[in-house]
Amino acid sequence: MDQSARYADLSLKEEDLIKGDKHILVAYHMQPATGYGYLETAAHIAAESSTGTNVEVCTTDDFTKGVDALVYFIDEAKGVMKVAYPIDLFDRNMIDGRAMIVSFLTLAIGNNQGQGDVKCLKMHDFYVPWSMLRLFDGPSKDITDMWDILGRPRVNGGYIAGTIIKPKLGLRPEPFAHAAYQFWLGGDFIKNDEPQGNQVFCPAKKVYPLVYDSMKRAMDETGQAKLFSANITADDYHEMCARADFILETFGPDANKVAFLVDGYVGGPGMVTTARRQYPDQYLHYHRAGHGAVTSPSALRGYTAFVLSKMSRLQGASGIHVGTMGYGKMEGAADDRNIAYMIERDSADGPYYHQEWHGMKPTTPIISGGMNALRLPGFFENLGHGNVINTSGGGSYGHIDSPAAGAISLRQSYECWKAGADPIEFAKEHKEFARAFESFPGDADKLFPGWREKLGVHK
Ligand code: CAP
Ligand code: MG
Repeated sequence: MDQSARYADLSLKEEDLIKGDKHILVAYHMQPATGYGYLETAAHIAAESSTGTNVEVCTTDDFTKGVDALVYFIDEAKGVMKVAYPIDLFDRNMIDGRAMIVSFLTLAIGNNQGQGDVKCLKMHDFYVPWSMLRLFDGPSKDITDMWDILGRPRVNGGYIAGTIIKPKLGLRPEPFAHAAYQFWLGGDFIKNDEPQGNQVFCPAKKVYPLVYDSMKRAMDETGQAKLFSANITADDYHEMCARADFILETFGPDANKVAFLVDGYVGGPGMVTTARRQYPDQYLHYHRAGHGAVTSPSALRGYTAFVLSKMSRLQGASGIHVGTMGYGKMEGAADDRNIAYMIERDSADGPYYHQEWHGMKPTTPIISGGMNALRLPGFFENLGHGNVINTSGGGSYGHIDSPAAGAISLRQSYECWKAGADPIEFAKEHKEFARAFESFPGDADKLFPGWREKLGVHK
């Protein structure tokens, strides 16, 4: 059934919808399945995503029609459609009237994902009006709090050198805590790798006290504050809180140096919001393992990494992984910069919509995945700044001298870029950075041809 007479109005103007402040706007890339018209399919998507189904139902009344989602733009040649969702469609909390991302997802990327008349349907951008934006929690802690703890200025506090405990799994408590200690002698921030939790060979109750001991010793030895992002991911809310409470109790007077990591994509919005609301004093670290299933450029449905990241700021993530923009090991491209800009700025352009955040706190871009000191200068150059948390697991524990040397090489790499120095010349004066060339010779050959001769390395 063609429902375009009800669920499409191509005379609506985007600027009026934005001025009206009563609609969430969503841009999709859509291709209908063979045999279905473009507008007809688009209208069916708007119906299934709001008040309708595939046929008319006799219970619909005039009020119902007032909250229909409407297709207001299509470009069949480019395969782009845009839908205006009245904000009243979205479920609000009973306890405080606030908004929830799960409801946004249920409608805007819900049943429409399985429609038989759709070949591809992927969300590429969305716009949130102020009337709705103010109903989301947003972050309670952000990178300025991390800088503050590290004794840096709250504005432009710079690069946070981090790592992930590697190997990913298989360390018992003592070697785990020792790995943390070794990195902290040179770096700022350590996170649990996303599957690390309460394995039988490394029970949380045994390992966290040892990690705290490592932190204290590293702080004593270096005279600097150190940060640890602890994974509290679990299926059960009570289990999450049990982990979080145990960790806070363990770190006691240094609990401000603990962030909570949640596997927010596999765990879902409920898990992210549980952490955000139960522990507003901790930095909330959103790890997005699994997101590639829907965000990969090769996926025909789902949503993009840009959309995932933008949602995470509304949910209140203090930081989220945004990939490495083509400089690391995961999928990504140089223009993924706009992901970082959208979550860290107060006013930013997405692929289809400009968004004003009206002072909502920023979400830190966390740069991770196959990074090391050699890959960072290009990354910073592409992004245009270094106010990020970077976690380099292999880039630290793969340094031939030590994890501390790996950490120092990361910081030196940032300093090299900041000074606008030539990396080879900089390496001549900075030992740990120079040794990164020998640690990652494959990258060195690719990024800095002729480095062996220039640095006098003949092995
Ligand atoms: C990186 C990492 C992170 C990825 C996730 C890993 O380790 O710990 O989970 O960065 O990807 O397990 O692969 P390395 P993303 O530093 O050793 O590569 O940040 O893109 O979400
Ligand atoms: Mg990991």
